[in-house]
Amino acid sequence: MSKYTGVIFDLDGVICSTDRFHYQAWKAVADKLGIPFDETVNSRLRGVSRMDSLEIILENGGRVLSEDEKLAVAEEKNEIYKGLLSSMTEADLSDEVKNTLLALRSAGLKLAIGSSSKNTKYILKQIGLGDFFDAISDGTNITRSKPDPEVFLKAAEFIGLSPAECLVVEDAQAGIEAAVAGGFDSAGIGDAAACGKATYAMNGFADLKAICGV
Ligand code: B16
Ligand code: MG
Repeated sequence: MSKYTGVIFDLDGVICSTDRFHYQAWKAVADKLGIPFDETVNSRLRGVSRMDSLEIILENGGRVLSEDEKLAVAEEKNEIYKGLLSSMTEADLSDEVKNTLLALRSAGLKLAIGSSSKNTKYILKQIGLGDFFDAISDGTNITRSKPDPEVFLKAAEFIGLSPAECLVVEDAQAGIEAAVAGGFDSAGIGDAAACGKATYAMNGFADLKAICGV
């Protein structure tokens, strides 16, 4: 019998990776504004909402933008990002992720998404998981970004479970902090595995089978 009744997955950096597209899109708008932007700044944007990401980028800018200008820059970035997402296909979903998701589903676990992205449904459709999850909680149904636990608490609510019954899977430290704040156990991959705050540190996605006991 599994230790958990549900698993809530972050999307970007866990189910698939669109990091390079975020980088290219932010780089294009930062270049236009004459603001320095590199991979180091980009890595600070992991798990952070679009508008909060823009604030981090502007820290290096020596530029003050009005709220309307910020919204226009974020919109321009998103249009570039969505254009890049259109090249994604089912080939961008790894066999390891696909097979592990199927094993968890076969064991009867409820599976949900808890992502900061407002493009979650589009990304899932592109990689062939448009109808797969039992619930999606994302940037369109929250008012507070990770490390606030709202996105995961909503995901648990959508699948009818308490935080204690769910495991959160994350690649960002802000996401692990959100899980802890919400009372969830967490499994970290990549940066989140190294941050020392996750309940479990994973070497790869398939580790979830052992963590969940399936
Ligand atoms: P959007 P996740 C996050 O996705 C990304 O890690 C982060 O880089 C991005 O700024 C955020 O989504 C918002 O994305 O502009 O598409 O609404 O890791 O929470 O799945
Ligand atoms: Mg992520």
